[in-house]
Amino acid sequence: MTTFPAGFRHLPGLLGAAAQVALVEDIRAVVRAAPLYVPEMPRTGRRMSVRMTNCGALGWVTDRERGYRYQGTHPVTGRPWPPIPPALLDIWDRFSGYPHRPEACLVNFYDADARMGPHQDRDERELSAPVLSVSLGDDCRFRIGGTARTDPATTLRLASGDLVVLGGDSRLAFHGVDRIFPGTSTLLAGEGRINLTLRRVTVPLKAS
Ligand code: MD3
Ligand code: FE
Repeated sequence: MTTFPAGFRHLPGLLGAAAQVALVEDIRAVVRAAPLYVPEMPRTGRRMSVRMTNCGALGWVTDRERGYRYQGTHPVTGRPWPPIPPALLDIWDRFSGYPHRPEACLVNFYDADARMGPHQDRDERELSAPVLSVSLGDDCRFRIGGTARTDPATTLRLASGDLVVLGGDSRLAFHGVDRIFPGTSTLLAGEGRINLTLRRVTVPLKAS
C-alpha cells in the first residue's frame, strides 16, 4: 500500500515543453544575478552536494557559522535576491490555496551525483502555507515519509515539468532525494536536475 501524507499532491507533467523551456530561461537569468553557491551544514561545515541560489524577498541559506536561515541577500555577493519569475507566481496562485504570495523560491541544482538526505522543512515561521515544488531536467527518486524520522516512507519518481504540493500533514513530513537519473531529460544543456520550491516564510498581518 502506498501511503502519502494528507495534503500531498503530485501533478505529473503540469508544465509542457514550451513552458519548461521558458522557465529554464527565467532560472538562467536568476543564476546570472545570484550565482549558485555551495551550502554548508551548520557546525560541521560539511558541504552539501546540491548547489543553491534563491529568488524572492527572502532566500534560504546555510553555512557553518550561522546555520539554516532565511535572509534578504546572497551569502557570497551580498546583493538582494532577484524577483520570483511571474510564471512561478502564477503556479502559486493556482495551486497553493493560500491567500498570500510566496516570499522565497529556493533553486536547487543537482548534478548526476547529488543527493539530499532526509530532512524536514521547518525554518519558515508560516507553516500553514504549503511548499510548492517544480522539477526541471533529469528525473529523480523522491522519498517522503511521515512527521517522525522513523515513519515508513514511500518513493516516487519526479520528472521534468512535475509539480508537487506539500500542504497539510505533508508540510512537516521527512523527505529527500535519493538519486538522480542522468540523461533522462534533454531540457538542460547537460546532465542534472533543477528543483524550485516556492515558500511563504513570514506570517502575514491579519486582514492584509
Ligand atoms: C515535503 N527539495 O529544497 S522537492 C528542499 O527535490 C527539498 O530539491 C527537494 O527538499 C528537491 O527542501 C524536494 C519536494 C519537497 C519540497 C519541500 C517539502 C517536499 C517537501 C517540504 C515539506 C515536505
Ligand atoms: Fe525539503
